[in-house]
Amino acid sequence: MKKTNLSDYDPNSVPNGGGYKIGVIAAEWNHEVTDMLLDGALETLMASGVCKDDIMIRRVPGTFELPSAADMMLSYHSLDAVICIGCVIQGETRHFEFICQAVSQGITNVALKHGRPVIFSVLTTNNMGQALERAGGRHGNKGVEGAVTALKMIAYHKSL
Ligand code: DLZ
Repeated sequence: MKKTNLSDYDPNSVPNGGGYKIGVIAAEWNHEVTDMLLDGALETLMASGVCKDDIMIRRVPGTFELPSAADMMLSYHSLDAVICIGCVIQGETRHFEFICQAVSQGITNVALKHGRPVIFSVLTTNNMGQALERAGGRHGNKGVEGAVTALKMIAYHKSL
């Protein structure tokens, strides 16, 4: 099967985000990666018509904090979606497994609780090189993909 770089999206296939209100939460851990994912997400949202003032940006210490931060954000603010950005890199201990398990299940739970798209823009890689390849390198930018996914899921929600 042909492998595609999902960051190479057709702008005409992405819903116009004018009027959409979107939260973006980025983890501080591995910030050299999450900063680039955040940039990719913000550029994509604004290129798709989302107004800068309609984007709420927040940072949290680590990827583990993303689900609770998204839950708080959706509880206190009227938002159409939240994009969660993080980067977990395999280390010598079992932290990796616990964080990845908690964040993936946690984000799912928050999305279902609030009935809003909560997007998983979290890299889970073996090393920093693999992460950088997915944060603007040869495998695209997972933040861009998260923004496109958020726009499509908001449009889906509004179509119902
Ligand atoms: C503790 C920890 C470790 C070992 N590795 C990462 C990581 O690779 N990426 C990441 O985003 N966060 C990591 N953390 C921090 C946890 O996400 C969390 O912030 C702390 O365990 C405090 O709850």
